[in-house]
Formats: sequence, C-alpha cells, structure tokens
Amino acid sequence: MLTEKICTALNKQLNNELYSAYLYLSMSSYAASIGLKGSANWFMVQYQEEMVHAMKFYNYINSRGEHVKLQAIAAPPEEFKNLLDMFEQTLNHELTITSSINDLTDLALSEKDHATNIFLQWFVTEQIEEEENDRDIIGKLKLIGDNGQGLLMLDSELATRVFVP
Ligand code: OFO
Repeated sequence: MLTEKICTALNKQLNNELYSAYLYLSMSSYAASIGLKGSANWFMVQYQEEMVHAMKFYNYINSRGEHVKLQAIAAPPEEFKNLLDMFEQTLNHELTITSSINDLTDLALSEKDHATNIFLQWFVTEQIEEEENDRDIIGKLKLIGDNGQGLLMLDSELATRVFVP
C-alpha cells in the first residue's frame, strides 16, 4: 500500500513523464519537417525512453496495490526556432524533471516509504545522464553556430542513436 500523498505524487510524476514523451515526439516531428532526420531520430528515441519511464511509474503504482489515475496531458509546443532552441528547451525541461524527482524522493523519505525511495533511485541516476547528454549537444551546437556543414555532421551523429529497451 502507498500513502495517499505518495500515491498522488507518483501519479503526478507519471503524468510528467508522459508529457516529456509528448514534448520529444513534437520535437521529433519538427526536426523532420526542417530536414534534420538524424535529430528527428534522436528525439524519437528520447520519446521511447520517456514512455519506458512512464511505464515504470505505472507498473510501480500497481505493484504497490494501487491503481493509476491518468490525468490530461498538456499540449507541448509545436514550433521551435532551431535545433539549439530545441535542445535548450530539452535541458530546461529535464531540469524541472530532476527537481520533481528530488521532491518525490524527499517525500518518500519523510513518509518513511523506503520501497518508493529505492524505486526512485534509478530515476535520480537517470537524470544525471539526461542532463549531461543535453549539455553535450548544446555545447556542440554553440560551436557549430551558423555553419551548415557542421550542423549536418551533428545531425548524422544524432542519427546513430538507438533505442535500447
Ligand atoms: Fe524521464 O527523463 Fe526525461 O523527462
């Protein structure tokens, strides 16, 4: 069993992860529409990873004898300035996710819910990688600036990302 507070917070985080998936799906489509197929692939893999995150919360809530209460998923942005804008928005979004995972971990500790605390550790670690990946790509995009050839080279690199379930 979960306390009501924890259950509500886990359901909220499930919604956050579904929104993340939606956001990256929107970015994937936009990247494809401006001819950046490799970037579209990168965001599509990110979408798939977010669905895995969402399902981890879904399964955990059920495994503790509760049921999931799905909320509406907000519409993500549909227009972006360029690839740098997309990755800066991605990093900013991931920072808010890190903060919500930290708040959830604080709550689990204050409620003495050790199982939920252990469950959340995977996400604490995952967020380090999420932020690092975004920072690396933002750094490259800043170096590339207006250089079209550099952008195409980075796009080819982003095309190699594969989804590992
Ligand atoms: Fe689920 O890590 Fe991104 O949002």
